[in-house]
Parts: sequence; structure tokens; C-alpha cells
Amino acid sequence: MAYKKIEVKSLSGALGAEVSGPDLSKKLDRQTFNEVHKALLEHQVIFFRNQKITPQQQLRFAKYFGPIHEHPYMKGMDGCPQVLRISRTPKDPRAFGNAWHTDQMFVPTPALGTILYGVTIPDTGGDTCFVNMYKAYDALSPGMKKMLAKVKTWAVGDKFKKFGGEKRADSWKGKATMRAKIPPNDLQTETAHPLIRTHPITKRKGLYFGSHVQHLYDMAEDESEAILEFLRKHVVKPEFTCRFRWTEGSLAFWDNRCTQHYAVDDYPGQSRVMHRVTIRGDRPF
Ligand SMILES: O=C(O)CCC(=O)C(=O)O
Ligand SMILES: [Fe+2]
Repeated sequence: MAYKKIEVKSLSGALGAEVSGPDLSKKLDRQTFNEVHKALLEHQVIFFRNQKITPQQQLRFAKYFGPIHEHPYMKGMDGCPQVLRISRTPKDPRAFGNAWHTDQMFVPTPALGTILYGVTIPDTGGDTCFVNMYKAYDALSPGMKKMLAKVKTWAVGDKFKKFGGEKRADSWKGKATMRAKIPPNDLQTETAHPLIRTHPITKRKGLYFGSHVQHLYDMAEDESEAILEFLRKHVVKPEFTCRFRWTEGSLAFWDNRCTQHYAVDDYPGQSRVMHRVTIRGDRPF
């Protein structure tokens, strides 16, 4: 299917494309939806510029791709709980998403994709970087692919080793902007997933891990850390990445099943506000 309703321009040789044509404040017709979906599958992350949308319009756009996945730990906007306001002012010590990760991989059915809309963008800085996890997988040797084929990761949603086991609810306590919540007791927030994931639609294999992964399942800590450290370095080779420079009204839509992303924390003294919606995914295999 060639593109008729949209224009698609690659952002790098690795992944990412800018899509122009659709006005996301309006309903999409079937053909436009199909083309946007195809662009997402082909480029793993797509970007729109100069969109003027309300949180409700962002939700409507997201729902074309599936039901909404609410963040288990972060509180949504008042009056629009399925939209998360990601905000950082000069007073906030921590930028949300400032580690290589794929969204909410700590639950049994992690988010399929994330739609992030730029509301307030710093004059300089605050870019988002992405990795193509198919490419990172393809570049491994046949021996390494074989060795990792059956390995599972153990991902957790809170009390990360990296932050000394601190609870999210505590680290966001007292912040003016973003607020954490405590998930219901019956919600599973620690999960094993395959390290090599097959995309349910493209059927391509990719590496599947991010900062939520604390160790490799059923391995000794030093074994697990040695492999993870190799993989963390391997996947972020510039050849597998792209970097998006935000402008107000830009919107990014990434496929969490085959990418990682990283919010760059390089805008001291400035503020950045985004609106974010995640789409429910299926169980990785
Ligand atoms: O703010 C960003 O650039 C990305 C934040 C993030 O990790 C997310 O929205 O999932
Ligand atoms: Fe994220």
C-alpha cells in the first residue's frame, strides 16, 4: 500500500519518520488511519508537527489503535484521568523517563504504544531519543541470538535498584506537578517477559528490555548483570537510534514493542510539559 493520504519522511537511517497530512484534532477516516498505522509499523516511531489538540482529542486519536492503558503508578489529569501530564519545572529534581526504557514493561500486558504531545517545550534541550530494538537484535551474532533465545527478564514497576529501592510514591511526594499513586493490591507490577520478543503484527524479532528490568530470570546476579550491561551498551549504538527535537504542538507516537526511548534531561532552569496517553498491549511472546 503506497501512502496517499499522508506524507512520510524518515528521520534517520535507524528508525523514526515525520508524518504530515492528518489534522489530529479531527476524526480520521479509515484510509488515513490505515496509513498512519502502516507508517508506525514501518518506522517504529512517528512524529507529527503543528498539531493543536485537546487531551480529549489526543485520547480519541489513541483509541483508534486500541483501548487505553492507564499508568499503574502515576496519576492522570484531573477530569481526564487517562491522560498523564508529564511536567518538569526547574524545582523538580527528576525528569520522568530519563533512562532507556520501554513503557510499563513491568505488567503482564505492557503498553503497545505511547502518544506524547508537546505542550511547553524548552528553548533548548528536552529532546527524546529512540532505539530500534529490531536492528539491535539483528546485529547480534548467531551465537549470541541462540544463547539469548530462551532468556526471560524480570521487570519491576517500583523500588528500582538504581534509585536505592525508593518508592515512586515517596520520590514524587510533595511535587507541585506530577503525582504518583499506589496501584491496587491485585494489580501485578512485577513480571517475567521474553528477552527476545516477536512483534505480534510484523512478526519481526527484537530485543525487549529497558530500565525496569532488574535482572535476568533464573540467573545469578553477576551473570545477569554482565549480559545486561553488554546489551545496554549494544542497543544504544548511534546506528540504532534517532533523536527528536520537540516544538510546541509536536506529537510522537512510538511502538513500545520494538523500541526504547529516553527523555533527555538537559534543560536546567526551564520547564517542559507534555500530555501522554498509552495504548493497551498484549502479552509479549
Ligand atoms: O518526556 C519524554 O520525552 C518521554 C517520557 C517518557 O518516558 C514517556 O512518556 O513514556
Ligand atoms: Fe516512557
